[in-house]
Amino acid sequence: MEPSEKTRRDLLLQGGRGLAGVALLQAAWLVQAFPSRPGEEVIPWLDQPPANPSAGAVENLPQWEELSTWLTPNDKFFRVAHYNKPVIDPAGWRLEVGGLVRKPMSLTLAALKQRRRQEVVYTLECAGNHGFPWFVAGIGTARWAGTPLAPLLKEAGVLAPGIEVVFYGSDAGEEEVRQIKMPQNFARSLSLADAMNPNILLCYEMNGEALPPPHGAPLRLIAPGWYGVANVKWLKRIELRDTRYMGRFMARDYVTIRQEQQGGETLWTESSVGRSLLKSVPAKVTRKDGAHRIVGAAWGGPVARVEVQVDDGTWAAATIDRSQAAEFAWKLWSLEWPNAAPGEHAITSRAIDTQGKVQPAMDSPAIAAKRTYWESNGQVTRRVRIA
Ligand SMILES: Nc1nc2c(c(=O)[nH]1)N[C@H]1C(S)=C(S)[C@@H](COP(=O)(O)O)O[C@H]1N2
Ligand SMILES: [Mo]
Repeated sequence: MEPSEKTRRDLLLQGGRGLAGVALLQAAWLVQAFPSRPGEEVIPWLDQPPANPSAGAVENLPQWEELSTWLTPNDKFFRVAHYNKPVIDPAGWRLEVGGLVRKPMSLTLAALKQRRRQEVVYTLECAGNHGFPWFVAGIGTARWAGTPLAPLLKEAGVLAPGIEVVFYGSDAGEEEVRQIKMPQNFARSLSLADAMNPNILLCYEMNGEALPPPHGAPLRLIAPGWYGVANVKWLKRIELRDTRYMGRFMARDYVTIRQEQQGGETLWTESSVGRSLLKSVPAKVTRKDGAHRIVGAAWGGPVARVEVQVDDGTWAAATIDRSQAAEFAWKLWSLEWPNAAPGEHAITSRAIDTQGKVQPAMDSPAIAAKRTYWESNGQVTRRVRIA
């Protein structure tokens, strides 16, 4: 349970006065989160990313300096669309559940909304984030709401040979493999075991609003703990199959190629992008009354600690903001930076998980072995000038 949920429940127990408190508390989440102090000044990074040349596939990238809330407002949330961007009339839309199921289903949005509602605060990061100089803020955190997938699959009755759950979007393009041209919808799959995870949602709501069309309305998959690509938008069909799915976004794109050294031999590996990796970034440097503070975010696993290095100094422990906590959401952190010397500085952060695993340095073998840009979870260094 989130600590904030407990607070909310306590307030509810206090009756009418509590309800006013709930409204205040929810407003406070949006206003005060991502530690910021009244009257502080944000010092812009010197290494501003170049403009995004990706011609519409990635849109609406925010700047890290603007982030001032734990939950990313919908209009500040980045968007990725590899094909077209359908705007779907929910009235005629259905979610089909078919393939290896005892009872194929065709569900209206109203029918899905009548099912059990479940929420999750989840940080969604594109696996390509930090893969290009312009792509450094392809991440956001929202309170997603919908109905859990597992009970629906149970109701449809997965037949014994079914091992793979494929999620098809309504957007489509033409793909060519071995000179075979074929129209394809955007699609990704999960193994049946992964799809039955109770956290996975068929989502129709984002931060308390109807899911906006660019984010997949009327329905998208929300797969907490996975990279962005798993979260299929504009869902139209869920298909149970008896073989692994090998479509473009599972087996050709979003495939990480590594050149690993194994006992004196080079082993080339190709693996499909899957679960999020441990990561953190310095988001901004602020100044108030002459005192500096470094603020950032950490995610991609059970983050236990975050450390920050200024120039070649020793790693200092940042303070994690525990006032907003959710298993699949980023953690915000800050570090006071007293006596910041005038001039240019390099600021690096690293996250450490509950098992003691450390976010790798950019020049570590794990990152150096990677020959593709996806899953770029190396430590991020930003540059700032102190006046
Ligand atoms: N149907 C469909 N779903 C999709 C995509 C897409 O192109 N089509 N892009 C994926 C990728 S690569 C990412 S990173 C996330 C981005 O989600 P957002 O646009 O809501 O931020 O959506 C995923 N779901
Ligand atoms: Mo992505």
